[in-house]
Amino acid sequence: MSAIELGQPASGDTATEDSLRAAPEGPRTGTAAVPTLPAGTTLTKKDFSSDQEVRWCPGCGDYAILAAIQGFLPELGLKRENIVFVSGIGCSSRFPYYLDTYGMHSIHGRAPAIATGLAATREDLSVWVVTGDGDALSIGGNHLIHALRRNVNLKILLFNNEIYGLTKGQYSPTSRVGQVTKSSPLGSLDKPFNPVSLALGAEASFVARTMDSDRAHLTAVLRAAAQHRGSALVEIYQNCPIFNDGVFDVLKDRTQAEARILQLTDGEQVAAGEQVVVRDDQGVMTVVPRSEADPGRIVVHDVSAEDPSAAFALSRLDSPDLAHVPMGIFRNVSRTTYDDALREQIASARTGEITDADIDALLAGRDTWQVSEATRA
Ligand SMILES: Cc1ncc(C[n+]2csc(CCOP(=O)(O)OP(=O)(O)O)c2C)c(N)n1
Ligand code: SF4
Ligand SMILES: [Mg+2]
Repeated sequence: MSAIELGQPASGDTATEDSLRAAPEGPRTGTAAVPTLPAGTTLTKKDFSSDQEVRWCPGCGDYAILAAIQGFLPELGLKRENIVFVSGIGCSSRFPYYLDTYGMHSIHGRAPAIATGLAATREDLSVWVVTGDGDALSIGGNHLIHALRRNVNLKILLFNNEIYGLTKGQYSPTSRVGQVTKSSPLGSLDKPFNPVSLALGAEASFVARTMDSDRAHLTAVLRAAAQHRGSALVEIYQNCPIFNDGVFDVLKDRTQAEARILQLTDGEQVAAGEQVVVRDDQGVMTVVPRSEADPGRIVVHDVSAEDPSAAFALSRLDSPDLAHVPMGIFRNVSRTTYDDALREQIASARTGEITDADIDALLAGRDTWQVSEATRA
């Protein structure tokens, strides 16, 4: 795959949001407040590898993702003690054990909530979430969409293997219709979530898709996500050779991939081999042979478009048989983050408008109750 071009994020702030912005001079990067290593000091992949025995099955796609992340983290130039990986529950969620950073193997589906607390209170941390399709989209669906909606400065890596791996192969919210698993012996009836569409629907400011086996592409997406200030949702197609082997094979086979992967490169036409994406007057996008396309209707990707409609339309080009799959960064726009706004609000509350006496009055005020034995009965 070709390298990913990053667009300049557009500003989506209203006047009110502008007043809450912590850095009025312009968009800041995702790691702007995170301490960097002393000049002349660099870390290596080895520095980010822990001494824990890796317990994934042989051939699991998680190994490739781990290697890519361990290889990428040194380039951030941050102190290891200022990097945190929070996970939920699942095979993918074992990730924090294997990285030599701070980390928490937390509660099923709740990693975004825990990470939100960290990001809100510790601007000096680079906060990452690792989650699976089950963890993020079943039990954790609620937490995921609210983290994205709030635009908390978190990088959420969603390992999508379209199956519950850890619990030995039940269908998940991304399993395909008709998929036979241990919990759907006659075929899954559920229409799967498209994680990219879901994230865009939740107004995520950064949304991307990449693949475990394409290290260069994965690293480029991680780089852009780390730079982004706000929530970043990165869907990573990941092979589970034990319970759902080969579901993305057609995208990994070079002879087939070129005609199937719609490359998303900012400022360039969206195309896969000899096919291009065109948009009609209603904004609906379709894939057609280049020879049949009206040149004026060929879609040129605009990663920083304020309106998410085009990114959403691109996400709808996914086909269940993987005939067409857009890959890369769908959206990268700048808007006020929840954590920056919260810090600003707390700082302004401390300027004297609200005093300790006000807090005391609130605590001792009339809106409190005493529960007596008589009331309990
Ligand atoms: C409250 C609760 N419900 C259910 C489970 C069982 N459980 C553990 S991991 C998991 C799903 C994991 O799937 P996914 O997030 O896709 O991760 P993978 O193992 O595929 O990486 C489930 C249902 C649990 N541990 N706790
Ligand atoms: S069950 Fe699947 S996802 Fe889990 S470690 Fe094994 S190969 Fe990986
Ligand atoms: Mg899974």
